[in-house]
Amino acid sequence: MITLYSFGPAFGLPDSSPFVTKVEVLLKMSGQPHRTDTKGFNKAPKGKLPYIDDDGQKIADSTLIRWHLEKKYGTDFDRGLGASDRAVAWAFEKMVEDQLYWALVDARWSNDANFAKGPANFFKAVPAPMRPFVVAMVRRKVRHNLYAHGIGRHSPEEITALATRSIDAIADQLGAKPFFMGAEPTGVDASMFAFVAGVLCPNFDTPLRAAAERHDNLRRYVGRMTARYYPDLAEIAGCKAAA
Ligand SMILES: N[C@@H](CCC(=O)N[C@@H](CS)C(=O)NCC(=O)O)C(=O)O
Repeated sequence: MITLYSFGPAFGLPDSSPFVTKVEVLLKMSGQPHRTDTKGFNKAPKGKLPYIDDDGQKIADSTLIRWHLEKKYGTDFDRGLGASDRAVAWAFEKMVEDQLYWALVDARWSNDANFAKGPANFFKAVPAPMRPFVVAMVRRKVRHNLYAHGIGRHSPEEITALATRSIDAIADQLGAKPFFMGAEPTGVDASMFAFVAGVLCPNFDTPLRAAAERHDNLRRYVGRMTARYYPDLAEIAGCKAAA
């Protein structure tokens, strides 16, 4: 049995982390039995979630987990795609994970109102007298990460423009297709679903959400992925499950 170490559902999303959601969907796509455990962050091999424990073997990082599933179980998440489609899928996946993700982090952590409605809840277990100090320390670390990535050096307007370009590209590539690369889901759908749902999450008031809401196909896509991979849920990120 594979254990997926996760943060847990939050804000109407399967997990507060889009990377964890990506792996959960990949596990569902692979058909491998799995369970989730929200108590693994302190032992994370790379200091981040997700990671998995597969029969004693620990693999950290959503893409390395995907490659592990492909190698060990022979799952081809990109079944039916030719080399150029696989390349497009890889490029889009890395666009959301290495660019859009940071705009999402900025929107949730730098904006005080969004922080109060979202990440602030992660600190509820910290004893009240220490909480303000821990919160300030972690927010400082996140600001540092944003600066080190580079996105934190831009103005809010510039971040919005860069992220909007990615959101528009996702909507254009999806077009009228049911799934990101065609009629059936492939590996990239795990990432696209996780990140688009994260951007559309109604818990947060962000210009990224406004940009995504301009594309009807993105809402329908999240609903379609919800119906397929989370059949017990009526909606995710305010998008009603519908095939
Ligand atoms: N490249 C990693 C990224 C994972 C990642 O950034 N995880 C974040 C949550 S979304 C995390 O655990 N951050 C904790 C930290 O940086 O302290 C992957 O694909 O799994």
